[in-house]
Amino acid sequence: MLIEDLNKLKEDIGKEIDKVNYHIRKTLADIRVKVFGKSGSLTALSKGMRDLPNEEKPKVGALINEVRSFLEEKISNKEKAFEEQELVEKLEKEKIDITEPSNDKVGAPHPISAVLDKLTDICVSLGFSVVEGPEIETDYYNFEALNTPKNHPARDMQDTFFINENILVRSQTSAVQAREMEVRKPPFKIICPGKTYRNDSDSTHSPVFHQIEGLVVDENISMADLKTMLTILMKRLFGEDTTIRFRPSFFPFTEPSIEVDVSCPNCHGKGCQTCKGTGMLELLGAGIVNPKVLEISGIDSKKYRGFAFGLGLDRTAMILNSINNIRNFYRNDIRFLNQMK
Ligand code: FA5
Repeated sequence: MLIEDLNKLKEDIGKEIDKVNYHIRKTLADIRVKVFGKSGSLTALSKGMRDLPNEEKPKVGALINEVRSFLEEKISNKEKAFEEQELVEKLEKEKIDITEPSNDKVGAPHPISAVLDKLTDICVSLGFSVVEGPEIETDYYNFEALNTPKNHPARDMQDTFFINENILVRSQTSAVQAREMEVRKPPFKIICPGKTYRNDSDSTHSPVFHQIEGLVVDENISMADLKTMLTILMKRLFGEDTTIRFRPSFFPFTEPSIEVDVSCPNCHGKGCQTCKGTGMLELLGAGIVNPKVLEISGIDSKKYRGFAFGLGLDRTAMILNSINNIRNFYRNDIRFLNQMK
């Protein structure tokens, strides 16, 4: 009789557990109490053991244990499955969709940042490292270490803002090359991008503008290396069909010095408004590093030579985007910036 009851309990409760789904998962706890609790059905049947003859007790005892572990396992398997499902639901609810746009206005890099990124990519692919320097600079690194002593007439070309007699906002990123030459051991290839300042203001000149400086110091550097490097740079920047023109120039820190022009990407050299009818656009200054500058920085000028170039990023962005007024970059007019996307 007890054996029959136990088998029936096993079957009935087993079915009851099978019927419990996720939505009524809490009923598992009720079943647990109903079966295993103090006045639970299995507890009650177990008590019936007392009245059994001794020879039947082991068999019935084993059956009670079997029913207990069968039902307990069934309940805990279900509980585990429901817990996992609960966790998945919770994580689903808490998930933040980072791909979801916060609004429909998608931004874009500022045209000057876009040019800087492009130039940096090209130079890094040619083996250059990127270095930055301070915008507030000493007179020494901005001028004197670049072979431009006080009262040198070349200072007139770069009228900048002095904070006091020896501190200024840098007028050229060449100040970074002066700093780097002191601490680096040749050979090295660096580019130094950043903000620069001059007392200039017209449609192609701004008091705050951006330059990128390039410097290579090694043995046997020649003008041919500089010309090759700049030709690669200009063609990658403006297109393979770009014509490059090198003109003699003067900078106190390079000897010889050159000015580099590129064919106007707007008219391809024919002459238009952008290039004021000349077909060419002036873009950067460059040259072979003056041995005096190498010596000032502690580099043996008998063993090493170098080439350097300094390019205006604002000018480059103007050419690439056919912009005729540099002030557009700094007005934060969203209509202008939208056209640059
Ligand atoms: C120089 O600043 C030199 N340091 C470049 C150089 C580096 C020469 C290394 C040799 C070796 P320059 O004064 O010409 O050169 O300026 C370089 C570029 O900066 C110009 O071609 C122009 O594109 C840009 N630039 C100069 N002044 C302004 C300004 N006020 N606003 C916008 N761009 C400017």
